[in-house]
Amino acid sequence: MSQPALTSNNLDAFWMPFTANRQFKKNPRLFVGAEGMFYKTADGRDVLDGTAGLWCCNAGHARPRITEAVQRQIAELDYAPAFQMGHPHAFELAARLSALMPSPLDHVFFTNSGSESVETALKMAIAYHRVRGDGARTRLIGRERGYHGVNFGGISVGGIVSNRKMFGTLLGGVDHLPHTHDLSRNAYSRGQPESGAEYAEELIRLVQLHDASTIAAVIVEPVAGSTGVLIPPKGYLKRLREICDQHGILLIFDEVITGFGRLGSPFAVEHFDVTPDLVTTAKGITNGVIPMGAVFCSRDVHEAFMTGPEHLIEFFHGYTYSGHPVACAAALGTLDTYEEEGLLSRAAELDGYWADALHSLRGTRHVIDIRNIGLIGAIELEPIAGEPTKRAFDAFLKAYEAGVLIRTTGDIIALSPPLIIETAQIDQLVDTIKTVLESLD
Ligand code: PXG
Repeated sequence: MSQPALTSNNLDAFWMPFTANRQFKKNPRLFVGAEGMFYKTADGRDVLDGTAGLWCCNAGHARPRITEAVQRQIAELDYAPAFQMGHPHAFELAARLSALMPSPLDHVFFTNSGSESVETALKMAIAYHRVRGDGARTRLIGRERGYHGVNFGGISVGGIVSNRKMFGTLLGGVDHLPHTHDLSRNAYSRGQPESGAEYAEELIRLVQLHDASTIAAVIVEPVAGSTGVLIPPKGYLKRLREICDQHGILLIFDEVITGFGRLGSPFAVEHFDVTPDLVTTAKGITNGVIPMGAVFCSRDVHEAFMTGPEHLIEFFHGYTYSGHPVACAAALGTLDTYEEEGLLSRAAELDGYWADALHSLRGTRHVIDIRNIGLIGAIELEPIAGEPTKRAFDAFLKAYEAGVLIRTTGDIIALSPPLIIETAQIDQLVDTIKTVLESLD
């Protein structure tokens, strides 16, 4: 296909998401191709993907099994109604996904994004209590610096000020745990920080304030990604689970980023050995190829809805494209790729090399912290006084010019390369970042 001519005129119509639109359109950064670990830019350069797209292309780019599965599916069955009808691949995919999750997380509800997975899980949690006759449990507890997508439920339980402050009163009946990021005690941790399990005790304070009988669910990212890779202190997630159990509160893990091998196991559930009641996923489920999300729920949650006359709908929720045939095909091709290439455990194999490479940046100009878990890394920079986020954004622009794609959030560089990365490419990533940081004001 020929490339459309790019004039400032035709860049104008597209209002880009989470982008500095005016800055971008003055000097656009456009990808026109991708294969394996690399993007191809419109001006013909190869750029090493240090971020798996947006944390989603876990198997790298242009993977043949996924491409072929999608092509085949479009020709065979392009769409089937999602309500009161089905197609075989949705059932096959749900069964294969639930086999990746420990019991009792053995039911799957399909969505089209992480944001929709979050809304679905929050609604499932509130409705679960109601169908069991405990309808006063409507309160939702999120966490400061949490990211749960951009829909109203997600920004309400989320903890990012700029994602919340413009949008009115949000959902009522929400409260927040404190975040666990504490550089005064945990700077330069490799893996999980030693200190901070006691932040989980704040949930007891919220239970005392609101009374457990009003609380439906707690939602947290096992590792907070978007706000700069906040890794849970040792013991923290287990303690949250215990407190939820003591008070009949559902625990939701938002695994949109941690799912599908990012931590060296299929899900963070296995990595941290903590089993929540609901798990939200998206991104890596289709390797980013076709939009799709999924919510896993426990047998107990599912069974609670399966009562009453059998001709009645049990859960008044779903999307036109829930379990879309083409998305299911992409997901099945993705799972095949992950399995054939051992990608769901590859982050564990690379862990030592990855950690050593990242932590070799200690002492580099502007760096105030480095942290890592699985195939995730963060390099926190000293902000420029009076100009927060500018130094990291400059690093992003310079790294791109130097042939490496990184993500920045605030003054933090976040790294999450495809799980197929080779050690020489880890070196390229880290060496480029070092050169860029040394060159920045
Ligand atoms: N939950 C979590 C934990 C996420 O990380 C979402 C929900 C929403 O997913 P959708 O598919 O609706 O975007 C996310 C998305 C970044 C970055 O650079 C992170 C996300 C999206 C875009 C960029 O950190 N996370």
